[in-house]
Amino acid sequence: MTKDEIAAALEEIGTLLELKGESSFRTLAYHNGARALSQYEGDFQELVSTGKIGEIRGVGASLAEKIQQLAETGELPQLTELRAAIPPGVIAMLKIPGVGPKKVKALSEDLKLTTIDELKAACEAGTVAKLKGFGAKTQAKILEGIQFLGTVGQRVRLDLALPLGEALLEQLKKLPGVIRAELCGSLRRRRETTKDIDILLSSDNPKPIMDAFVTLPEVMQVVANGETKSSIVAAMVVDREKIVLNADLRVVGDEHFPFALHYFTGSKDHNVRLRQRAIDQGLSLNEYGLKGEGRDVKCKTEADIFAALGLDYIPPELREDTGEIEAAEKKKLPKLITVKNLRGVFHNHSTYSDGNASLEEMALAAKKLGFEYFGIGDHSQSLKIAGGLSPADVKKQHREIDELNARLDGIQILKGIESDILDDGSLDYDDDILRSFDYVVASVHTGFNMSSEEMTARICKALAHQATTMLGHATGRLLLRREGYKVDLDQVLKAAAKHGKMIEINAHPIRLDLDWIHVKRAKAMGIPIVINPDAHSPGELALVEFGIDVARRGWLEADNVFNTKSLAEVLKELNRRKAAW
Ligand code: DGT
Ligand code: CA
Ligand code: ZN
Repeated sequence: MTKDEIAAALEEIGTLLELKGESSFRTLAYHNGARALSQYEGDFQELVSTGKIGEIRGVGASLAEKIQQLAETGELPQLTELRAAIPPGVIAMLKIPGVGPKKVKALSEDLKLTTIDELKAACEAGTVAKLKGFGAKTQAKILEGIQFLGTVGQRVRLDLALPLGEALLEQLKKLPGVIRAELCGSLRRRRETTKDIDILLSSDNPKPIMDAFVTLPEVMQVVANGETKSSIVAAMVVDREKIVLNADLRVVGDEHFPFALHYFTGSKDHNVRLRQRAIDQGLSLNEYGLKGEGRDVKCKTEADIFAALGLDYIPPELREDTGEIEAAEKKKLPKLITVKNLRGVFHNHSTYSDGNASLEEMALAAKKLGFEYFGIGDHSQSLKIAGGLSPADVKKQHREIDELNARLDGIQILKGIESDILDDGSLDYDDDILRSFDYVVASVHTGFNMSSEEMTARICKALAHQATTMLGHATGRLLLRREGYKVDLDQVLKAAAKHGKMIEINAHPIRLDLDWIHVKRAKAMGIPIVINPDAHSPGELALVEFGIDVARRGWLEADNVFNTKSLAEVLKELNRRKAAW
């Protein structure tokens, strides 16, 4: 076991003893020992091999023995027994804010509760309030705490985590003595969800920066406040949702910054690969530097590190160990698409179906973002709960579009529809009406409970329809809320390639399907991708930025994406498809 793992084990023993009702004198010895150990800055392995752990300040003889045993074997009978005696669900209750070992002991012994779920039910039934020393107020607090745990314990969507991460970063950047500062980890790689916020900063004087960090207004709780690393629980309201996330700040000297930036950006798999490449070249790479025999390879930026290892610069979104190092070596990395490449969008809603703004408002908002074309893709007639358009509505909408296009400058509205893919795989209008659209986005909105075989056949049939231009949200997932329907996406990609259809990256950050792995596969198969915000309000048009993140993670260049084409090119292609029908 490493020093940190042992410290954690000691903390655990202290806590488990508290749950058993041990005297605080005994339990404190473990907690203090754990802190002493984790703060020890010398060579811990040396102390282990020479049997001198007792020299660590704050570690007594009996604790030193246990540490020695943990270091050598990774086990301690005392810990094993304690773990077996107390259910993990009871230990988990300790994470609820305001619930300490004494309360947990009472809840588990007097009410025989063994999990947080059972505790929640007992609170809701009012049983907890009746327990001696608890009361209605405490019961309400526990319930609130359980809810809070639900938010912290989970991953958080990128669109919600990013504003919090950026708020922290911006405040840190303003502090005196900060040389460079960046977000790292999954946020920098733009993963769809994130576990925590990783921030790296360089400075010659970390102490005041750390002190400022742990007192930022977003701080709910200080988990650790150290010389080079501090951890907080931070909270912020984003889009009316209270976002709670752990945030780690690491401070390094500026000469180490590029190495630490690369290391803490990850991914772990990418790091492992790059480190191996360094070894193969007789070098050693870690978060502090790049070393050869008896010399440091000086690097001012991440690009310098890659260059020193014979590689082109690898953008963070590509650092997932899916061939980026090989491509960087051969100078074959893609020239990744950026949001500026987008010239329009195809899948959006208006008040004709379930959007909250008029066609004109939506089109003007698109123009403001610099788009040349705004494609409407309201819902089709079967989707009654979302105000799907009847054939008469379609005619009315098309007349309004003609009128708007005659009147508005600098933006062209395209006549699209988001046609439901019906259970049998057919589209939601007859051919005459389908022919009246410039394009058709085909999407599944109902009948999610089919088998994968049925769903795959259903979608592939819709892709074979001559009217279909592109497949909308390919899996129907809602991130962290709902799994997608069961479908064989690789078969769907094959069908799209066979019939020459496009596939959408649904840029809405709640959805983000197609996922980046399938985006990369689609690219390899030559399937054109479309990045659509699925906007239901003018503000949501800007969500394309999250689709760009997925596209970049999927190695896409501007050329792979249909809505990077000019209006003239788009019209030409859509007309070509219609003429071929
Ligand atoms: P997350 O937090 O689950 O959304 O994803 P990440 O990638 O931010 O992961 P995190 O926060 O655990 O660690 C941040 C970065 O630190 C990670 O991307 C790579 C680096 N890292 C962490 N643990 C290790 C490790 O054991 N080995 C290596 N090579 N790198 C690591
Ligand atoms: Ca992270
Ligand atoms: Zn839809």
